[in-house]
Amino acid sequence: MSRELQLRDKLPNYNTVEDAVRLIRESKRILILTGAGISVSCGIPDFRSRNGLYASLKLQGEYDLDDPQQMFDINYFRENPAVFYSFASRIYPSNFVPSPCHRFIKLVENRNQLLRNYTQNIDTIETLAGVTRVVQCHGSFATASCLLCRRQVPGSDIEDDILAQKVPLCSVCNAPQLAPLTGKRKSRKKSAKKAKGGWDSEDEDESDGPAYPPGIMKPDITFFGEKLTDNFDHSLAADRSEVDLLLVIGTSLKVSPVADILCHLPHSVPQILINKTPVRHINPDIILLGNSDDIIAHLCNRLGWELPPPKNEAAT
Ligand code: CNA
Repeated sequence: MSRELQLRDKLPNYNTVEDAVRLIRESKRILILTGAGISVSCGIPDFRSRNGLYASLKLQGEYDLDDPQQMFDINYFRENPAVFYSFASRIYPSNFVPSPCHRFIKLVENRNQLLRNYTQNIDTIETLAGVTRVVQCHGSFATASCLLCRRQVPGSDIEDDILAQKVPLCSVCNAPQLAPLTGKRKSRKKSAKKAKGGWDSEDEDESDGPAYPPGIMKPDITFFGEKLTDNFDHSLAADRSEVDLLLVIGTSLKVSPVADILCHLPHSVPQILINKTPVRHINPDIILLGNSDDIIAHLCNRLGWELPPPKNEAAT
């Protein structure tokens, strides 16, 4: 196994798997920063891998996007919600089982060594694994809000529409006594027509794109162009003076401000990166390259730690 772990050292003090094991064993306030890579083995593709979501969106050519990132762009969503909703069921949290990485985070928490898990993932599998000290930096499908009146509802309220690939509408903004259709949007007709929004084929105006009813619901996941919640800033402000080890797992660290967490921590805090591919713009103390589930299993083995079972009984 150790041959699979390629190591590169920055500081002479920390450069071996043994150092990683010692740091994890001895640290009391570990900050674990995670990304889509830890959920790939659960069946959810990441964004930027060769066979990730961006590549498949490009390959399939199913959506008329200039750039696959537009699928998660708030301005594009405002113009073309039907495109996102024709796709959202593919990433909607369903019967996923936590990976060894999720279970490791829970184990660190059980051992009272977890300061916080900052996850960029929107799949809520950390919660399913029972992790409570988690900040979902990019939100989740757990709630949804109306773009117009900002009313927030449980995510389950729009689940049926997501699974039926329809655009969910706010029941307040679209109450019968309210105005007829407004909120006409210019749109890429090809995308909107391909998307299976529940109302668009009827209401489409060929000259000006589909007329969207007011009050489109959007899951509270952070799109490109949207700000993160205050919870992220507050947690980070408190944690930066507490943390004694940073563990980064399964992320390309391409998305700010989460990627900037590394710059905000004191330089004395050791950093370990576990990732399938190198992340060239950072310089952590220890780099463990490979499948994160395998690496975590190896580390646990060396630590003499046993991972909790895949399903958290309390969460089921
Ligand atoms: P990314 O940019 O797609 O990077 C993922 C990283 O994980 C890459 O560097 C891969 O090499 C690495 N990776 C892939 N598989 C493995 C593996 N088995 N073991 C170890 N490493 C692996 O995704 P990021 O998380 O860095 O980008 C942040 C985006 C991704 C956030 O806005 C998320 O909402 C978004 N996202 C989330 C999910 C999810 O919730 N599961 C899925 C896809 C995208």
